[in-house]
Amino acid sequence: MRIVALAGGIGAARFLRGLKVAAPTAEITVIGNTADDITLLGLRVSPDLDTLMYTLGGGIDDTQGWGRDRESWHVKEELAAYDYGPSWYGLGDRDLATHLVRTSLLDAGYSLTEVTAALCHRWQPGARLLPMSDDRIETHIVIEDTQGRRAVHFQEYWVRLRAEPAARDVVVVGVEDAHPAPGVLDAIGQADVVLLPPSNPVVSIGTILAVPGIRAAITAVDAPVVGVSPIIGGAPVRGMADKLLPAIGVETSAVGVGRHYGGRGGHDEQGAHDEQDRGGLLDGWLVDTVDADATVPGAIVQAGPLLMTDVPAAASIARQALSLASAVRR
Ligand code: FO1
Repeated sequence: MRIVALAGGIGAARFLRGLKVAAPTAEITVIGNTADDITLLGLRVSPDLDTLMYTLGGGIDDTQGWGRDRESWHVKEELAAYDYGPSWYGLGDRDLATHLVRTSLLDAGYSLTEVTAALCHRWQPGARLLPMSDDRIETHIVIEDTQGRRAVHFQEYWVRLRAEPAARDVVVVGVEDAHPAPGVLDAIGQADVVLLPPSNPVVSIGTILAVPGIRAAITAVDAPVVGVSPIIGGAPVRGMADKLLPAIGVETSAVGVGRHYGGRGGHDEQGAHDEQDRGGLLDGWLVDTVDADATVPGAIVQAGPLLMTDVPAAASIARQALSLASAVRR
């Protein structure tokens, strides 16, 4: 079975680790968000691609959900001694090797797709990891604080500012002129199942869908499209999606996010067949048991425990998503 998943960072990576357990023989293609990418100290950092690669490849710091396990911070300490560089972003010694390899291969003219494949050759994530695009795309958040209204890079908003200032808008710089990376549209077109894991709907899934051609490819697939709500009972399981959803006018709830992605049609709440295509993405929407009363016009909603406390729990959620996919197959 060919499974394609759109993925951001920590939540998606943990879900996909469970998916590998739930579907050990499936061919999994992960389309990773690259709009979090940032250049620091002259190095190109791709946080979501690295979180996916490390988590699926067994090198992640599982407590943090990002960065390497068994990490040391000597370079960071030395930079601090020079009072040099953005001390607010933790680049560990082991992690820096990944950024050095990526930056030198990019500088040599290789694409992000080729660089990601080269890095994954070491990590063997057990899934094909594709960047959403090889073009430069960066999410910036428009905030308003004592210094007035300004845009800051998503990583600065997320890590240095801890998402405290009110987010007024989300600007995905460069996405209008970007193209899907090689293989992305083919993978979607040939998928037997398309999954939207519990990633941030705005700056992870939303940015992937904003790459011209990707959303249209998903709405056109014959394969069932199933999403997993990142919001349980009105609060994000992890991360700070609740800080960004209001900026795009979406309610912080399983219903709000489900309706934001939209039902694709072909089913009404009772599952009866209705031909009206609603232009949305979802055939199925997996919500937590506390949100069991959620409805998404044009999609089948299924409730189950969604707290990904460990790998077995993530595998159980992945199984629920796959069984919902076979239930809603068009
Ligand atoms: N997140 C933090 O909260 N603090 C950090 O210092 C930090 C460093 C970092 C370094 C490499 C990397 O791949 C990720 C890192 N992250 C850090 C996580 C990252 O900001 C977020 O996980 C994603 O951008 C959100 O999806």
